[in-house]
Amino acid sequence: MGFFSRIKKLWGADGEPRDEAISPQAPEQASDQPLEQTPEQAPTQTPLAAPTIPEIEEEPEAQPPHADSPPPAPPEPEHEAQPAARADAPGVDTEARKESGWRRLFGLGGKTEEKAPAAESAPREEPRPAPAAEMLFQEKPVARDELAPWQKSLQQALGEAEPKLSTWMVHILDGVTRRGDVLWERLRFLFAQLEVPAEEAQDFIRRFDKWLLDMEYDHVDEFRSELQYRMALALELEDEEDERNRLFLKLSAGLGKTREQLTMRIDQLLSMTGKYDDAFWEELEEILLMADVGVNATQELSKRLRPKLRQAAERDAATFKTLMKEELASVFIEPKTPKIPQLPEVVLMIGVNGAGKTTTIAKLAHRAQMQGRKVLVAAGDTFRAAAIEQLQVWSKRVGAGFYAKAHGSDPAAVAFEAVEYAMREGYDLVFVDTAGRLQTKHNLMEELKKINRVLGKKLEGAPHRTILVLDSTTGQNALSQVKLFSQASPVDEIVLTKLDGTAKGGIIVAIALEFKIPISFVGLGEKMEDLRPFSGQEFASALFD
Ligand SMILES: Nc1nc2c(ncn2[C@@H]2O[C@H](COP(=O)(O)OP(=O)(O)OP(=O)(O)O)[C@@H](O)[C@H]2O)c(=O)[nH]1
Ligand SMILES: [Mg+2]
Repeated sequence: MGFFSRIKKLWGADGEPRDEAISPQAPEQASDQPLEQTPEQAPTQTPLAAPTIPEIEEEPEAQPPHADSPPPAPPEPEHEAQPAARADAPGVDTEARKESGWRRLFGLGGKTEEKAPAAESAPREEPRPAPAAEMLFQEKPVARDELAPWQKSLQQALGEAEPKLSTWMVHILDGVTRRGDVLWERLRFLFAQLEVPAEEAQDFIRRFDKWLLDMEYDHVDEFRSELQYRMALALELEDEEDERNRLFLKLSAGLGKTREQLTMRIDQLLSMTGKYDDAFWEELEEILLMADVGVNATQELSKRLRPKLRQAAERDAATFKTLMKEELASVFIEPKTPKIPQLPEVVLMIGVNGAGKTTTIAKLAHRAQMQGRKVLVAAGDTFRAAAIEQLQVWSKRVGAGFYAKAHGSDPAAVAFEAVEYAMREGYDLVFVDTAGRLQTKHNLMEELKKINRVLGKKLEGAPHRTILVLDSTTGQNALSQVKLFSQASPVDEIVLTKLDGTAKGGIIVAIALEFKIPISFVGLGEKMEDLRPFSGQEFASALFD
């Protein structure tokens, strides 16, 4: 049973609440103040004990952790011993995933009827004294006539609403114009009705509030989309058709220029030509090349298309486009799920300068945090001035832990110690940022090899995933980057950034066809929600439908 049918059942078909419905009361915070200082906002001066790096032949130089600017952050206490992982956490036992947080609550992923009282959640740190807002969830259930009028009408509206997150957002945000108490009350009420454990609900609201303050978003139009993204992740609704449609629109908009370059020209060609002769294929190849599909991939695509077209019952433009779409979709392979014998999962981000590594780490960390994983980011770019600070700012914004050493330290030592720290502090996921490096610089590529070796010595199988970040606006140079980076550090996945605003989106096809490396995400803008899981099917549809 999905989330929406579960909630309808919870409320009864007529929208009546069951006995256990809880009535939260108005919160007491002033709307222009952050709800509560989060641990990640707290001063991060606690120095780390310098971890030792034993038993490795090529030991990175052991340095004291970076104690002055910026200091390494202590772990976030409220995340201690959180559930290990969530739906898209690779390599982690699926049963464990089903058990985690809200997923278990709503019975998603198989355990349909099971209810999860908050007390059964994974053990957490000693509860802190709860401020008034947190206490709301601990009140006794009340009958429906004790609900405030707005609560009754929201409950009724949601009970009768079409089961779509976007429709729900309309009701949740009804009457909300800006960040503040009205919004928090409505979210608290919703979460209480969904029997979300109080701590998780409060954490969600606190993080969101902090985010709005950091980003200086105030009006609902500025944050509606981010709120929906967070709800979709936290409630595991990303696969709901409605949310998929939203992602698709985003992808489709991002690919606008590529579509102009590729699809519109193919349309013109199809309307001008009556037959698929040599001139047609020549022109088609030219169009593919112009959209950066690349020589090899272009030839491969046309080689695959020709016989299919010959066998097709119809030979009209629509049939051609259907076949083209099928061929395009079929060149992409799914990312593998790495085996992770022991947490944390370690992800190494590599790529040339400015490709989007650090921003992508922030976006991925944001996703993972929203999905209930405890994330550490490690500042392995010790080379570029301000790189450490840049990552630290992002880690604070997304609420992830942060590990750094001094500017100029050996990046392998940072990686090694960060993993050691993450193991000790119970993190689920570590992202290791690295300095941008040209694929042609031998010594820098040797440095990557060393980071790999050292990580493997610290934790079996680490790095579990190496993600190569490519800027799609670089066009064909991306192919050389894939080739040379793969030689230094086997690449498991590719994230293609800046697909928004480029006409060179065809490079995705070239990469997938030539290297058979999965493309896991695409960057469609600079905002956190602008990183989207990649689907070949959707890519082809976005171009040709
Ligand atoms: N439009 C757009 N901009 C992006 C995207 N991803 C990253 N950027 C921007 O690209 C610029 C470089 O991003 P970084 O994350 O700093 O790149 P990096 O690879 O870490 O760069 P170095 O640390 O210098 O190697 C920033 O201004 C980002 O906001 C994307 O998908 N779309
Ligand atoms: Mg960077």
